[in-house]
Amino acid sequence: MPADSDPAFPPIVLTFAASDPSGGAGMQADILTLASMGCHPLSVLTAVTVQDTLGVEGLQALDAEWVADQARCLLEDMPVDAFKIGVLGSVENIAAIAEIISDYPDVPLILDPVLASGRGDEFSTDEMMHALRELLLPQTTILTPNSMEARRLADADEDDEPTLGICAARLIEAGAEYVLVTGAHEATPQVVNTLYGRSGVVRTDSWQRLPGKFHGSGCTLAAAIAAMLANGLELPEAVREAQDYTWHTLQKAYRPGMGQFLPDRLFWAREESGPAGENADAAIEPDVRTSH
Ligand code: PXL
Repeated sequence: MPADSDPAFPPIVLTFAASDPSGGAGMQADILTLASMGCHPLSVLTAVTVQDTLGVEGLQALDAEWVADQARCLLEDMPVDAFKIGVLGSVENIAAIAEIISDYPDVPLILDPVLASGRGDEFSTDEMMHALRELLLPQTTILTPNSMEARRLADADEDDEPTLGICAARLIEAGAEYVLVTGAHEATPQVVNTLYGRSGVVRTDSWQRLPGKFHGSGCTLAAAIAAMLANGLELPEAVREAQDYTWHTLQKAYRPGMGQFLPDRLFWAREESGPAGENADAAIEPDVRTSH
């Protein structure tokens, strides 16, 4: 918990996200993750979607004035320890959110640039990507693209195939303080996630690759980073803890429908001995990660 926050209530994270009625990704993933990690979630809805575990059938952005009003109303009432941003819905929403968070320069901002779902459903037009780069990146504490998003955001094309390190450097040059590039889509035996800062690689963590296709893993990771920062951890430590938590949610993922597996954000509550039980630590395998 940040040193100056009131111990009478949990750290507060405000998330701007779109509804995923399946409960796998989006706002619902954020709320589950934040609550599971001991935070109080404030939720500003940017859009609604129609989707199930197989795919997205529709997206309707909310009016930007409604997005701004939801946030302003909450921010006048409660202190916020971190902001998290996911699907934004429209250029107008990006502009409205950028203006609001500019009034809170000391609150960390975790930006998950969801350009498309893991299943390929597009969430972002070129204009939205441009607005995100211009208006939100300069205010971002940590950007959490997967490798494909990092290449798109860094304007990589077929003639120009920069390494992920160069893409991250471009995104830091554009204003993000840190960039965590996740590697689930890369052809490596393990999943390698790399955190970059202004002076290069800050940490690299490799994770055992789990079988199956997951829906909502990126939202879970970014929300977990927000929760850990709101709890007062230093950024590299918050990133490590959030990866550890996310890996376990994926290891315990379930498949309630006909499509993808959903991360179990409450895996610890379903362990036999419960979260505070005698065997709670023993249930977490020690050597799933290697860090450098
Ligand atoms: O996983 C990214 C994501 C974020 N937000 C919403 C989504 C998805 C993926 O489908 O539906 C609303």
